[in-house]
Amino acid sequence: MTRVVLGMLLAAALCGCGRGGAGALKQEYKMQVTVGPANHWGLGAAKFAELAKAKTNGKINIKPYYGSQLLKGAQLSSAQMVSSGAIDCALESTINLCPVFPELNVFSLPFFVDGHAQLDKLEAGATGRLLFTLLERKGLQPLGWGENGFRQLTNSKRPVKSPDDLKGLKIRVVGSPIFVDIYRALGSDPINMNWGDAVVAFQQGAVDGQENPMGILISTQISKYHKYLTLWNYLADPLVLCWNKAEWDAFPGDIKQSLTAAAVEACAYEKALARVNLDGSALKKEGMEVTVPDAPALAAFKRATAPVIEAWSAKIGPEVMAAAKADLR
Ligand code: X2X
Repeated sequence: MTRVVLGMLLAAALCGCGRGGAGALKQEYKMQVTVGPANHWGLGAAKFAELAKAKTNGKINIKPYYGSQLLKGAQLSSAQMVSSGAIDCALESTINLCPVFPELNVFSLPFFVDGHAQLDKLEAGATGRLLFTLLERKGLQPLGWGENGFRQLTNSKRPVKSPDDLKGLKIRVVGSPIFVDIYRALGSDPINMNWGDAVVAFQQGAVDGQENPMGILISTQISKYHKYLTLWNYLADPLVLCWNKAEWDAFPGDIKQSLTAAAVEACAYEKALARVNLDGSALKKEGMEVTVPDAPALAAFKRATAPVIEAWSAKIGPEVMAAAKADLR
């Protein structure tokens, strides 16, 4: 090799102007979003992209890909794809991150987190810090907590007022195994399905019911397929805004600062959207019959699913369980 060529190579390496050179920003950063754009979650993703662009003076251009397009629908592969760098970032449900982070199942324990105040305590407390450290160790840089919401049950067959009413109902659940355990404990027939396939299954009546937070139920127009809604807030479903850690670490300080500020603002905006219209009146207007289980009914649901808490506490691990119990005290 001539000295001239060597010199050129060295210069290119030093200035980082070769393809993918250190410090080079991409034209587009790809963001995974499980659901469509027209709900709290989708709007939160769009808000982050908008704020990121504004706060970095156009340097960071994030494009949300809705409906798990980047995953070909396989929502449970999200953590793996972002930590490997195949996808730059995600606003992702803790449920979908569970295959890589079983500890996040702490939010999916049935009747464990009681309301927004408790959820905020977990996220802001030792539990949230511990979970974020676990994410960082496996290649995800967490930027903030968003919210899908407390999950509610709908079905086309009958009002669900007690565990007995759930017996034999075919319920679509997300492919995370704790959901299968919960619905088996309640005597129903859980069927794993990605969200993209689930909506078709509701339309075709291939399943009797499903469970999702209010904002998703409204935007999916669940009232077209299901007559009965049970407002039981049976488990929490936070979102995590996260970025591939290696890529994040390589960003200049000013970019990190701007993106962090964008994340804080976008998460607050998204969470606020997730916490309105929760009383079921919107769906009632569309003809759904709303059941709010009373205290004895809730106690019965809780008793029926207690073995799931027992079994899954071990998988979540003593450290996160102890932190959660302390935060909730
Ligand atoms: O698949 C679901 O039910 C959804 C959209 O709520 C999640 O991504 C966990």
